[in-house]
Amino acid sequence: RKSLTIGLIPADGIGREVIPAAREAILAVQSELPEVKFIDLLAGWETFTRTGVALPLETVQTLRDECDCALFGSVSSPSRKVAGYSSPIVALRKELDLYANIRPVCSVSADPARPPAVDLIVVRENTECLYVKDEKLIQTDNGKEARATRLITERASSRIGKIAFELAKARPRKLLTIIHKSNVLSVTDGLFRESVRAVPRGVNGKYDDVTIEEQLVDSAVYRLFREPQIFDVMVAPNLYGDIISDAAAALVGSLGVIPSINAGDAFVMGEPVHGSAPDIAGKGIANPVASIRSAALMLRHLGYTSAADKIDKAVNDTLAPADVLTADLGGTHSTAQVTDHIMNLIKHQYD
Ligand code: NAD
Ligand code: K
Ligand code: MN
Repeated sequence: RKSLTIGLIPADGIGREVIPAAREAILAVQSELPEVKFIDLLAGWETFTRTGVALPLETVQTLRDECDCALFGSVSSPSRKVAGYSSPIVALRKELDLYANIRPVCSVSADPARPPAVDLIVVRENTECLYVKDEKLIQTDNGKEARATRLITERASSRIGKIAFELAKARPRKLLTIIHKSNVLSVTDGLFRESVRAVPRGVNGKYDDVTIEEQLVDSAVYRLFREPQIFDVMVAPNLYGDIISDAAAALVGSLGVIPSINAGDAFVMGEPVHGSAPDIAGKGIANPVASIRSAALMLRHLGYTSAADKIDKAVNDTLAPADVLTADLGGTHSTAQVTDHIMNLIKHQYD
């Protein structure tokens, strides 16, 4: 690759405050990358209220035709149904077939000799489950009745399973936990579980060194809070994966530090796990770490390991001493101050 073109979609709320920090981080490691180009793109609730479209066609086309990868901030989706509005992030994941949502949750300790208390990856299926959003409301003799379709396919479950096995295989513990609720949802979750379990079959012992475990989703959350260290890689259908990763974020201090990538076979989009945080938006106090780490995760996925390492090291060297932190982590610093601190560390790391 001679150049690296990155689509930037900050979207709404704190997305607009933290995506610029991710952009800065990429620029700070430019010497490790081909020539970097950014393209600003629109999407989100604000875009919808202004133009009537939440995900402009131009955004999707530019991502497809001109970008090598992208960074997405967060959208503010209303809790009520609004005619014509549909969440652009859910749509983008589908449009670009970004079927794997990879969410590492790792605690940072001040003592590098001690292993982190929490070190896991949630691998969330990103295209189906209840997120197909096929919902119906009907009026019955006994009042309203709402129904939703939950789609689970063998194809999507095996491909997410394959990603999870690959990630587990590359980690020291090589443990994969399949999250489901097939004691109740034996057909849908049963198919998910079976499809993931079938991944190692017919690949010549490729995953023989991966230990496979299972947990029902409710007890998985319970055990996650009591003994997070038992988990390594967790693979889950869309909704469970969404919930488990937010829950796991609580174990390491804040949603504001958890990155993710939405990955497909042809494209990757970094995205902080958090939403648009209307309670703190506009105050300049959002934690930029989740977005900065998402940039690193995206670069790592594209093979730019040294660039990603530099960013991650600067983030860890900021979080571990805990001197320069935003309010969600108990600090008093602003988004800009934390960002500047991390950028300085990146620039001076190897001096
Ligand atoms: P949220 O993630 O926006 O916020 C949850 C809590 O965490 C809030 O108290 C918030 O202040 C805090 N928080 C989140 N990120 C932070 C950061 N970087 N720094 C400091 N604190 C942070 O979840 P929510 O409040 O349930 O949802 C708000 C909006 O975001 C909703 O409209 C929802 O639809 C949307 N949302 C979007 C995405 C996405 O873009 N993929 C994901 C989740 C929620
Ligand atoms: K987000
Ligand atoms: Mn979520």
